[in-house]
Amino acid sequence: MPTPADEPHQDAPSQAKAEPFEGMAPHEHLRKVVLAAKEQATEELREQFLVLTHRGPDPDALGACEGIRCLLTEEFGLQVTVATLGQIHRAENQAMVKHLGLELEDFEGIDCTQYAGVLLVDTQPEFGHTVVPEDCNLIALFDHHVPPNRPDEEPRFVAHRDVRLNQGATCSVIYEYLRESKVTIDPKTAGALFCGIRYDTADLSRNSGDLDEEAYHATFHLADREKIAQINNPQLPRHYYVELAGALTVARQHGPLVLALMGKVDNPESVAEMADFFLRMKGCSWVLAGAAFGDEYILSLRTDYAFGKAYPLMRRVLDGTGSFGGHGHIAGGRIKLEDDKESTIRSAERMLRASALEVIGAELEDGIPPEGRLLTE
Ligand SMILES: [Mn+2]
Repeated sequence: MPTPADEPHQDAPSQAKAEPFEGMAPHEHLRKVVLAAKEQATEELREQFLVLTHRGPDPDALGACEGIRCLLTEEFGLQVTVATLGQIHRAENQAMVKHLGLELEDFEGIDCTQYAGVLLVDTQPEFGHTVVPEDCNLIALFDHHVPPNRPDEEPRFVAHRDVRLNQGATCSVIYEYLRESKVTIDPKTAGALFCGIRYDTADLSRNSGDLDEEAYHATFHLADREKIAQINNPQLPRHYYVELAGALTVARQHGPLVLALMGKVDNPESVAEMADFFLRMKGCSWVLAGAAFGDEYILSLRTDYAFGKAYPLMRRVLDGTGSFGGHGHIAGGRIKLEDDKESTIRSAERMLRASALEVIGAELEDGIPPEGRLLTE
């Protein structure tokens, strides 16, 4: 699965429109579905609801979880558990959990059958980075990613499926539910939603529409500014600097492309961080950063507006291997490695380098050596 930072979206067309829900407004239909789940549950489980998202949740996923928690608690008086799977690596995301005091249970310790209903945010059960056990009562999902294209597989039935491809952030969708239900958004929920919208739309600079814009301003207004500032500027772990030094040593520039294939890393999030970092370099229009973590090779691709779309570029670079996703000018991918030996990693990097250079071949100016230039030269 793409890293959460690089999840599969689609570029935003200008309008945001909800799925039709039997002629009801989305919040009304959700109410019907939640109340039905409550009704059907045993006395003991009636108030218990669970919120899930994709593995290694990013701010949009975490914010959407908090938004749903707020909605279910305030609107329906339910007991809500948010459970996450996989580590939260990125310093900003850890800071969000810490400073907002988000209460997250470990999914591994959760029995999904002990809930009247399960709600899924910022993903769909069909995605590889998402685990929703068959025996749980999945009643609703809220997402903005293009559903995986598997023509021979029926998507799982979900009574309330709200997928808005033209929405910048899932948090904006959840904000709409809160607004329509006239729920008072507390500062903690507002802060979490704001972080999600800010992250997925790069402060409304990409993939965003009217609802994102409204939700961004409204949630910022209600959030604790001091906490937002702390989240935005988190302390960085020592290994961040180690990996930064490593990335600077191996990065090569090939005309408009910077390739930073870093070998093994301790923190898989540093791949996306380095991609962002290099894209800021003058003259750089796209970056492919990658590193091995465990038995996977993780990739992050960034482009600027002049260069085009990240998703098709990533598809061409991977050329049929691995899994990938992307939206706008960000894409992520993963390749399964046979083992984590140096030689295996090196050969994956050779393949990726050749493939990336072939993809941008036409863009290369004369006079650039094929091996590129080290940034430290
Ligand atoms: Mn998202």
